[in-house]
Amino acid sequence: AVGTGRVVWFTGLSGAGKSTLASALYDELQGRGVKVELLDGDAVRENLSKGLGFSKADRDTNVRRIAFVAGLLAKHGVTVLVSAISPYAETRREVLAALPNPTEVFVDAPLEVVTERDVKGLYLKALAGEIPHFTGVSDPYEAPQTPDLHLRTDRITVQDGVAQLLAHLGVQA
Ligand code: GGZ
Repeated sequence: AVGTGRVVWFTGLSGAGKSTLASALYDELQGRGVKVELLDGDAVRENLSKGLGFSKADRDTNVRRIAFVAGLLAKHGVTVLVSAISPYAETRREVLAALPNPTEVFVDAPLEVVTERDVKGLYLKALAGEIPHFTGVSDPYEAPQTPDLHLRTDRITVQDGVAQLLAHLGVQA
């Protein structure tokens, strides 16, 4: 039978905190006995989407593959947490509309902030022109206009973000 599966889709710039929030939420849900799985863009690109690049076509393919797997898992009652830049609004809209109980979470930190953080040194390289098609620098990011949840990660802690997520999902904090 179709269970209580759902998909929580984290979108935002590289370094905005998508994976951090998704992974923290994963731990909280797992601790409550929720069947939960994490599909992280970074890991997906090493496996399911190995060989794909960062053109619009490749990003859309990546996002559609992730959504396909998320849908299979959700059908079996799993809460699926997706963390992927997923920069194109129309593609997000399309895949989310086909998923059960979708929640779009905009993980938002201004470009200045993620550039300053530059956890992996990618922005420095991108700004130097060493990474073509880098989201936010030399490639588009179409922010959600009406996300289900908007988390400004430069203003709240990871703990606050997770609390807001749990509240939004109707899970006891
Ligand atoms: C954006 C890039 C790029 C370019 C490599 N643009 O923060 P990260 O490092 O660990 O995660 C980013 C990841 C982006 O993969 P996604 O699957 O999330 O992207 S998409 O949804 O658009 O398909 C970043 C790294 O790969 N990375 N080159 N050019 N991010």
